[in-house]
Amino acid sequence: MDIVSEYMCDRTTGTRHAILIDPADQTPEVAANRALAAAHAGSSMILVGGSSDTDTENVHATIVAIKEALELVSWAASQDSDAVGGAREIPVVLFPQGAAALSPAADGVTFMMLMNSLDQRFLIGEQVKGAPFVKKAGIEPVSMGYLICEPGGKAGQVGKADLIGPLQTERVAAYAMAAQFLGFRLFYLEAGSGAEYPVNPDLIKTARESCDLPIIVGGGIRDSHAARAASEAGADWIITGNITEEYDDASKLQAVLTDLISGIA
Ligand code: 1GP
Repeated sequence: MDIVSEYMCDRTTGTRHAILIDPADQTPEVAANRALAAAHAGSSMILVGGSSDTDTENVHATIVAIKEALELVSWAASQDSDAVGGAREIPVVLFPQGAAALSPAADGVTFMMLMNSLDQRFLIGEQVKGAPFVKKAGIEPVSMGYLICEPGGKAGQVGKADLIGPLQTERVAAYAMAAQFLGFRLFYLEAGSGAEYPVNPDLIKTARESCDLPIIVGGGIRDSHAARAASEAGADWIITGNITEEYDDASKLQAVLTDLISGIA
């Protein structure tokens, strides 16, 4: 059963929010507390990945800690009919930069092609390396076309991406069409983690008009205005990474994410 695919590709829910946790940036315990805060704020998924020098053991420990914490809250909420938040099943999905950053504990993995990379490694090399592990561990792969737009950040540099400029709507349209024709289930527009500015909403709108795939948007989204702009342009998922990792205090993080999610149309 394609449980994670069905969940991620459900376009009837309106725009949803997910956080991105980089295991290299915090201990598994801190990651679990941040995931809990996000769940209480109304996030719908936890992505784990993102670092260029990820340690597999750390990825695994982080996923196990997040899943345990979410399950506990989910169980507690199921015992209390008045409880709100955290009661839903929130998948923990790998968002790997390569074949080294995988864990059998994940609910799924975005199995992606960096479509505008100039390096064979990110077009098909890492995927071929990682496929046997994904198969053996029984992690559900969700195929995804991944496109890096300016400014692109570290992901753009490491991935050797031929970046999409903010006005290059025709290029985005063609990539979105190609992603659908290749059979991908998802299409991700990335500005790069910590980007000074997010993906131009015109690019999101063009992608929305050019394919039927759920569109994920991330990079440089730091407040409810940016979240709303992406959502109104047609994003199905909004991903925030950096902002999630800026707060050590869980209740403060929950408040910040609640405000950001409130902007989503
Ligand atoms: C990175 O798009 C995500 O893949 C998140 O970016 O860290 O800027 O929120 P930020």
